[in-house]
Amino acid sequence: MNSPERHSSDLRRVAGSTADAATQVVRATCPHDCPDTCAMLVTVKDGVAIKIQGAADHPFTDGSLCTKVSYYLERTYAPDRVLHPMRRVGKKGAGQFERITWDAALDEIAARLKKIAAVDPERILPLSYAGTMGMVQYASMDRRFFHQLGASLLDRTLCSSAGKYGIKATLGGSVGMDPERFEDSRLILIWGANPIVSNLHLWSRVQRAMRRGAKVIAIDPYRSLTAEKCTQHIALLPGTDGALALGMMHVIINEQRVDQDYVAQYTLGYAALVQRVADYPPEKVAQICGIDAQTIVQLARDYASTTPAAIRLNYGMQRHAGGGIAARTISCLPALTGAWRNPAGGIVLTTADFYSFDHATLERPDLLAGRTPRVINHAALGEALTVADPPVEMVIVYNNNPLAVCPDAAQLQAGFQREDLFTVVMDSFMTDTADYADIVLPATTQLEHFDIHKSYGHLYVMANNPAIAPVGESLPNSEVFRRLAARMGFDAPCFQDTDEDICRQALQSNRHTMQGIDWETVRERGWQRLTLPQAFAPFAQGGFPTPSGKCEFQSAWLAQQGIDALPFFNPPAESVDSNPQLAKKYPLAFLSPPQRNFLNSTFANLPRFRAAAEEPYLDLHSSDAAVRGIADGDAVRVFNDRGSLQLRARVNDRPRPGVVVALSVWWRKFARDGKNANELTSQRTADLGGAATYYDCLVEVERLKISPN
Ligand SMILES: Nc1nc2c(c(=O)[nH]1)N[C@H]1C(S)=C(S)[C@@H](COP(=O)(O)OP(=O)(O)OC[C@H]3O[C@@H](n4cnc5c(=O)[nH]c(N)nc54)[C@H](O)[C@@H]3O)O[C@H]1N2
Ligand SMILES: Nc1nc2c(c(=O)[nH]1)N[C@H]1C(S)=C(S)[C@@H](COP(=O)(O)OP(=O)(O)OC[C@H]3O[C@@H](n4cnc5c(=O)[nH]c(N)nc54)[C@H](O)[C@@H]3O)O[C@H]1N2
Ligand SMILES: [Mo]
Repeated sequence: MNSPERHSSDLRRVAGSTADAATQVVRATCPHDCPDTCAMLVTVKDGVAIKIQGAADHPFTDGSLCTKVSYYLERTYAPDRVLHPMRRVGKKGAGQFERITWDAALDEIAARLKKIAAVDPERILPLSYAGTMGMVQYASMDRRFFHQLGASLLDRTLCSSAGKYGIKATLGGSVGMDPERFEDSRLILIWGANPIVSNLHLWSRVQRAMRRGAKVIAIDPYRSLTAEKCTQHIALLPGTDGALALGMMHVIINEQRVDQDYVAQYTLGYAALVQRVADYPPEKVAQICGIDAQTIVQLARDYASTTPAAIRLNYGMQRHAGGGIAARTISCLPALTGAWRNPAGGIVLTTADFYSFDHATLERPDLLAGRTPRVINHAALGEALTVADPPVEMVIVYNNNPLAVCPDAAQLQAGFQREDLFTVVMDSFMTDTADYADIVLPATTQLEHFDIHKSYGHLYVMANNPAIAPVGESLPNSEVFRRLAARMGFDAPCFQDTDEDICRQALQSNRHTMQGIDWETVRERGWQRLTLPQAFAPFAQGGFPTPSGKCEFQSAWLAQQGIDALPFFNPPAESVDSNPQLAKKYPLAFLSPPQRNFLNSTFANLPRFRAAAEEPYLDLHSSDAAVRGIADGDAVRVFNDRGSLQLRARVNDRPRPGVVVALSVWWRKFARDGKNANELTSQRTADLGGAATYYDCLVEVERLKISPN
């Protein structure tokens, strides 16, 4: 199927599709923050993109795109795109702007930067996240610029850092089974993941496995679109996954279902683990997780007795105070049972560390030249913008919509409202954040610039060729920072690199997985697989990238950080069990995971997707609705000490009792009360990686007496 010969002849056909001289098919890559990182074909006629489709020759994309990206042309050609630079003329937040030239905009920005940097460059803060994940537009020229400047460093913790460091403690890095192999698994645990919404191309593999008789079990407090399609759904209490894994290990060890040979050869700390899990018998774990002891016993037996057994761990389960240790604990399971022996067994959270891009050359941290600027945590941005000392006086926002996506909106808004904060926003749309900008700069979309991507959900290097000229006066992020560098007098040669130079630099690597991959080839073909076998079991013979080379049940790295070296249950910060005082006022756990029509807050302004999403809802269990006198369709107020927002109730028993769910991330300005879920979420960070804890959040809900419409 995927032999190199078949591959290249296919591509020649695509590249040579010149039946109509004015029509061209361009190889592109979906830029979004999603594990699938799809290969796309963009058809261009007379300089206009007229069609977009998934590349049929890419093994993971397999010819299909998700609903959102199938309509990416509507995003690129949206009538409300920002087409030229603008300066604010109204009050912050009012969204009133006047058109200015690029020169005027960049001169003003450079003058501000120079003035602030002369006092203290740490008063300047880059604010970027993962609006695009390509190296050129996400993490290269921009990072060089801020390193040279000596600006505050941003710790990008909104999404994945708890799980990333949890997995690192046990497995040694962001590695795991090849997601393509899920189709051969016999038992699949979909753990804190919702692939039908957030990882569609993995779901097609899971479906193939199911058709061949595999059992698929969702572990999720919410009956998501995925959970309802699984063979079994275990609806545990939020933030209790670590306890569930400890209970499973207790059963596996007690019932002698351990792969003793694998454990002896390829793991560290088994004897200590045996002692530890003795503290977590199924009855106790059942209490913690709010499920039956028998469910835990059966899950452990199914897991240990089915080969191959795969775990799709994903980010939903780690957005909690104990999320890092929970991910670490769960990732002990496949070594205990020897599931790693099979290519279709093991666990995967992210595949990012199979790649080896040259980030030092891309980002040039050496330009700091010995300076050690303060680090600001993205998950506590509200605090940074209001109480940091010295104050943040200027932010440059790109690939990020912080006012919609960062936690604790009230404090964020207070920060962005400060008259003494100068805010630059680079985006293609007037987001909630752009409304607070002093200067807005128009950004290209993926059809308008070069890029090179890795994926965190497959094993291919991906190229993005520009399909069309920039729309309006928009510019790629890389070009904006290049022009700003020139104005600032930054004369290091790296500020002259072209976008394609950056793509080439990304691939400079001696690591075996990167052998034979070069920009010219990947640009032409659209993608190249990392140099790894088609069906491989990465840890069948150990070889974990941990300090010991083994799967570390016991982690000296955690101990050095003052954290228990063994797996343990680290409870949520806000739950009925862990904080009964708070739960008296706010008894319901509030989850705000992504919905299928939006990509975080991207696409949430486009009419097609807003219509599909209808309006911001709160899903409730009928028992929680009944005691509050709430009926399906009622307007409700959801609140805690941090804030409140209005939503439309859907009484549908999708959440387990005690849990309410508001699918997200809506733009505030399109909501009836100008608010979204992050009105309620906290800036508290998780046990590892300084990560945001969006789903660790207690609230109360009441029926709104006067229906707002
Ligand atoms: N359509 C769409 N796709 C997306 C995105 C999007 O916004 N829209 N976002 C992208 C991004 S940036 C990311 S990080 C991923 C996110 O996608 P996933 O990694 O799948 O994570 P979430 O959707 O946040 O949560 C997945 C499930 O975890 C459940 N969950 C919440 N708390 C817990 C818990 O304590 N334990 C367990 N077991 N489950 C819990 C939620 O109810 C949810 O159904 O998706 C990517 N793909
Ligand atoms: N309540 C709640 N909040 C959440 C989450 C949740 O589940 N619930 N999920 C969290 C997660 S997992 C994540 S990853 C974050 C995501 O947070 P963000 O990374 O901020 O994601 P988006 O909201 O999609 O905003 C990205 C912005 O980048 C812009 N953009 C895209 N490409 C480019 C480009 O090339 N140049 C420039 N200049 N701009 C570009 C888009 O137009 C968009 O406005 O949100 C987090 N926030
Ligand atoms: Mo994310």
